[in-house]
Parts: sequence; structure tokens; C-alpha cells
Amino acid sequence: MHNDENMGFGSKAVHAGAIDCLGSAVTPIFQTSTFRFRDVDHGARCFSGEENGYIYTRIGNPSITELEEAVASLEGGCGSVAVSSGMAAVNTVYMTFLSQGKHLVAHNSLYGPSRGVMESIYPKYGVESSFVDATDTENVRNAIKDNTALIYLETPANPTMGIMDIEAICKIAHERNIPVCVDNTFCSPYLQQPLALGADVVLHSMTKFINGHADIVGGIVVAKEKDIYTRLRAIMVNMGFNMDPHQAWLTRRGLKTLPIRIDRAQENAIKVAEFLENHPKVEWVLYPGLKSHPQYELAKRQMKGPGAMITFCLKGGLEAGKKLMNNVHLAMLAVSLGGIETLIQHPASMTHSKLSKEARESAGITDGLIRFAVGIENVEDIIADLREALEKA
Ligand code: LCS
Repeated sequence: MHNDENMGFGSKAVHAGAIDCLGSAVTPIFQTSTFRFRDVDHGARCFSGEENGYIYTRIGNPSITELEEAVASLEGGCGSVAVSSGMAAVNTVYMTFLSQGKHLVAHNSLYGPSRGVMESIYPKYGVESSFVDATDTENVRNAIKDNTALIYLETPANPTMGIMDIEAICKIAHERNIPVCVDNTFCSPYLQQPLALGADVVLHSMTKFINGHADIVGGIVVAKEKDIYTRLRAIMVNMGFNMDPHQAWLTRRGLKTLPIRIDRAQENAIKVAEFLENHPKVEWVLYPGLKSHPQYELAKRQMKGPGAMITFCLKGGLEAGKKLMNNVHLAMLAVSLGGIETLIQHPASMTHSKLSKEARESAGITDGLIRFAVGIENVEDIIADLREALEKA
């Protein structure tokens, strides 16, 4: 199969990691839980690592390997570990770097459960955390303690669209030998490659742009160096966070069209953001492609494009926002993002509802904030839908 490290992004998205099986153009789904050994010695060599054979699907499976190789190649990592959900990816990272007595520094606005588990579950295991506004790099520097073992960023952040300076934060972290993880879900490797900016680990909810079709749940963690990759894989295998081969196959199929899906969704998002910013009922819009975004210049430097996620608030606040969300037709009132369909949701009562009101408000997740995930439909239809719903708001 054609698999060359020098290929362009679009060619890698189509071909990277492919496994030729009886001449198949597409890697088949290896729908099997276990693999036959030729003899006892072969089995022993597979278990000891002397030979690279497949053993059991929780440990590895060719359909999963294909996806892992493709995403590692697109992110520029040495290897990756596919898991059953984005939250499994987040927890693979937390469990790899954090243990009793260790401390995490993270951005204050993360996908709700990525912060929620740190506040509700990890304290039971003796892990401490500080959530700061990491869009100001100095806040990260000041939050570091002697026991800080991981810096965790999500940029752009869900749902506040805050953008963190990956390169500057990695420099500060590495002076103290602290690894940095970036949740790259909102960008995908097509728009941002955190490992090249200095990050040690990148993760994705593949439920979003990487698969892109709102029909699977999955996650992945990519490592820059072999040592971290080995530790991540041990957590995945022993915790049973593995992906299933059919889910991996669907995700690998979705990934093939990542660049053209994002190009189209982003082209639409730029027009939708401009429409919203000029609408008299809209109080503010946060979109990295608008000059009004507080980190507009950083976004231009760090990201290949502004992406397809928009956050906004109406002048009439929550009540007007509810009317808008109850009156859209093409845009679906649903959580998730990064698919080919346009979705709208209300973070304070949905994705971020489990956080305390205080945590939400100090992170900028106000009650009136609406999140809009732009799809690949005709942009005229997306805007007409919003215009009509705004009339009722
Ligand atoms: N990281 C980010 C940035 C996310 O947006 C999500 C899910 C996750 C991790 C977790 O991934 P999952 O386990 O769901 O695959 N974000 C969602 C959202 O904003 N709406 O619904 C899910």
C-alpha cells in the first residue's frame, strides 16, 4: 500500500496506515476478539514483545492499528493509542501522568467532564488540580507547584473559544520538566499540530471532526516520544479503554475526508460568524476568524484556519437564546460537534451543566452563551434558518 511519510496531509488522510489484505483497496474490518498462535513458542514471543504479533483485541487489532498509525502520522507523533471515547482519552492521559500527591494545572474552560472528573473523582485518589485562565500564559506559570505533573490545555476551548499559546506554555513547562497535553478536538490535526509547537501529548474526541459523521464515539491519544507512548498504551490495555474494530474502521473511513469536510465547514462558519456579528439581536460572537476575538492574532499564528465552532450570546440573554434554540429547524438542537450536520446547544444546561455555577461563570460559561457547530450544508440555508429563528427570539 502507498504509505510514504513525505505525502501531503490530504494523501495521508486517505492512505496512511492502510493494510493490504488479499489485495483489498480498503483495510477490512478485523471483527475478531482473539488471534491464533502458530505454536506455543510463537504465543510466548508475542507476549514477551520479541515478535510483533496480534494477541487479543483489547491489546491490539489491525483495524485499530490502521487508525492509530493514520492519526499519529497526521499529528506528527511517534505513535497513538485509540480508545473507546474522548473521555477515555482524557482519562488515559490523566492516569498516565497523575497519581497520589501530584498536581494538575489546566485551563478553566474545558469540555465539562474533562474538568468535572478532576473535581469529583480524582481527589479520591489524592490528585490535586488548579483551573486557571490559561489564555494568559502568566496564569499558568503562577499556578505551577513543586508537585505539578501535567499541564492540560484545550485550545480553542469548549465552549468559550479561548485560545492558549501552546508554544509559550510548553517552554515554561519544559523548564520544569512538566509534560503538556493539548486537547486538539476543536481543530483536528488539519488546523493545528500541537506536537510541532512543543506539546508532548495530543488527544482528540474522535467522535467529532476526525470521524465527522456523528455515528461513532471514540477517542485517541498521540505521543511525541516512545516512552510516553508505551505508558499510555499500558493504561489503555490494563484499564480496558480500547476501541472496538468496527468503530475504528468507521472512524478511519470518516478520517479520509477530513480536509475537505473542514474546508467546507470552515468556509460556512466564517460567513455564519459574520452574519451573527452584524445582527442587531446579537450581543457578542466569539470566533477565532473574527478580528473581535481577543486572541485573533494568536489564532492566526497557531492555527491554519479558524475552524467551524462559534459561540455567541443574544442581547435578550438566556430567554431570547432559548427561543432561538427552540425555533431552528435545519440546525439540530443536540450536543456534540465536528460532524457534517449543523448543531446548536446550550452549554450551561447541557454539556457544562455538571460544573458548579461558580466554576462556569468564572470560566466565562454564562447562562446566555450558545454554542453553534457549523456543518457542511449550504451556507445560505444555515443562515436563513438562523435569521428566521432570530426573528422569534
Ligand atoms: N474533549 C472535547 C474538547 C470535547 O468536546 C469532548 C466531547 C470530549 C473531549 C469527550 O469526548 P467524548 O467522550 O464525548 O467522545 N464534547 C462534547 C460536546 O461538546 N458535546 O457533546 C460531547
